[in-house]
Amino acid sequence: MVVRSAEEAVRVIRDKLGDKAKVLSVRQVGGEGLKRFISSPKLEVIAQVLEDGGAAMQEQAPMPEPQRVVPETKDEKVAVSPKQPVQTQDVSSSNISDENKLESKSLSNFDLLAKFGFDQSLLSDIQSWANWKTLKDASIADALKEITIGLSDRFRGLESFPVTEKVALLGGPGVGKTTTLCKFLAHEVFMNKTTPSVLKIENGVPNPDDALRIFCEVVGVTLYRESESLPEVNQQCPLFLDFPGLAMSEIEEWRNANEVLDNLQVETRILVVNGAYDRDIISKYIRSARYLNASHIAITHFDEMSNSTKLWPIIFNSNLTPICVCNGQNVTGDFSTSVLNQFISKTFPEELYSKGFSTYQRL
Ligand SMILES: Nc1nc2c(ncn2[C@@H]2O[C@H](COP(=O)(O)OP(=O)(O)OP(=O)(O)O)[C@@H](O)[C@H]2O)c(=O)[nH]1
Ligand SMILES: [Mg+2]
Repeated sequence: MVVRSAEEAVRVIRDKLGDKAKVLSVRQVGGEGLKRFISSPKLEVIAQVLEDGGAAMQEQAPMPEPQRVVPETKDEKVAVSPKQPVQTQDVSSSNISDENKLESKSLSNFDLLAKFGFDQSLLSDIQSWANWKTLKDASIADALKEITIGLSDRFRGLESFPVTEKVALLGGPGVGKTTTLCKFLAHEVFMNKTTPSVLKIENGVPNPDDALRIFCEVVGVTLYRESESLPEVNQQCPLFLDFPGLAMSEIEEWRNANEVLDNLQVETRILVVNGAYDRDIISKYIRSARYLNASHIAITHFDEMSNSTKLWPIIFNSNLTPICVCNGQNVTGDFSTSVLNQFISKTFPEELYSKGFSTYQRL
């Protein structure tokens, strides 16, 4: 069903489907960013009717089970089959002439990966792996499999900070902090059925909130502007803090934010970065974020990235727990906490998988 507010969704679900209905997914219709809410907020709600025995009648394709937003650094399982679906990349066979394709047959695995747009810094890292000597002469299928396993193991080895009930979204101007916050809110309200609140911080920097205010109204969340008036915060009533953009080199701004976060006892401090930005810029933001003791990292604009290879070394060296990946402007969708799977699915271009697959066929 398509509704205009969370309240309407709850009413319609109760009237039409009864008390046993469970919300499976909520999607913003239109998908044109947060500002869309100012003109015409509409939500597409997919609900499931649970029968008495617990069996489910579902009209739509099966959806993933709702779950609390926690970083999945430890438990994710990643398929390493060469048949794994991957997104189409910029640097793909469409950019490579047939002549080059033929020529690439005689290239080493290293050259082949570089040719297909693999990030140089990640390639250098991989060359320092203990098994690189065997990898470099292995079939491309085996190389892809081993690289996938190597990256996944390293990812799972990252420190995993817990997510607490007070969560702040921080980062440079315009990187997608408020949009990411709204994605968390929608997840909390519809999937986890909690009652979150939002605190908007200005801290001397203007932080306009039209779109955020309207989104909060739509999902039935209270937006506070003063920390003095906040309600009690606990697991069932989490608090999300929306900060203005912090300038990359204005360390004082990051220090001030740290003070605000300390005073409000906020432990989960998510640095939001635009994944499509240049590697050096992202790294600078990560360095600045040390001044406010960031604990997690969220990647936005993943949809605009041709491949994710540059992000691996950045994440491995960041000391931050990857918490989510945002794949678009849709504030009630385009959001995933399966960061490892998202990274893997954008690591190898499809052509390399098919190349790997054809070497299997030859065996
Ligand atoms: N393509 C794409 N656009 C996004 C994504 N996340 C946010 N945006 C868009 O990026 C723009 C900025 O998003 P905001 O959430 O307002 O960014 P912000 O960091 O809160 O900005 P300031 O508060 O002004 O510092 C908006 O047009 C969003 O719709 C994403 O994952 N992909
Ligand atoms: Mg904002």
